[in-house]
Order: sequence, then structure tokens, then C-alpha cells
Amino acid sequence: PEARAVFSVTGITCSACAGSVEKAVKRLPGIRQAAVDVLNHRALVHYYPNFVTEERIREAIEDAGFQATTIK
Ligand code: 9UX
Repeated sequence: PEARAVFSVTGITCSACAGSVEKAVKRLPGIRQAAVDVLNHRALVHYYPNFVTEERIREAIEDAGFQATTIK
């Protein structure tokens, strides 16, 4: 079964950074889809909870250089 997480990504405003965050998230195991919306500063991720956690995804976004909080 698939899960969905939404994150608020502070300070993300350009498509280049959106692309690097998407790439960083997609590098994790268990990611089905990752999309960053720069207008709303949101990241939407579809993932498989048996393989990766929401917190691990949040950390990957932070490691890519942006503060992220889970929205739910
Ligand atoms: Mo981007 Mo940042 O490559 O202010 S969101 S620069």
C-alpha cells in the first residue's frame, strides 16, 4: 500500500532547487513519486511505508538544504 506525505519546504522558490529536492527524495528507497510546488513551497511525495518513513523523507529534504515540516 502506498502513502502520501505533504511537506512545507521553507524558502524554496526556484525550479532548479525544486529539481534537486525531487532528485534527493527520489534517491531514497520506497519512493513512488516526488513533486515540489515552488509557488506554494510544498513537496508532495507518494511512498511505500514498508521501505521508507515520512521522517526519513523530511530529513532528505533538509539534507538537500531546506527546512521541511510535515503538513499532514
Ligand atoms: Mo533555488 Mo533558493 O536554485 O533562494 S530556491 S536559489
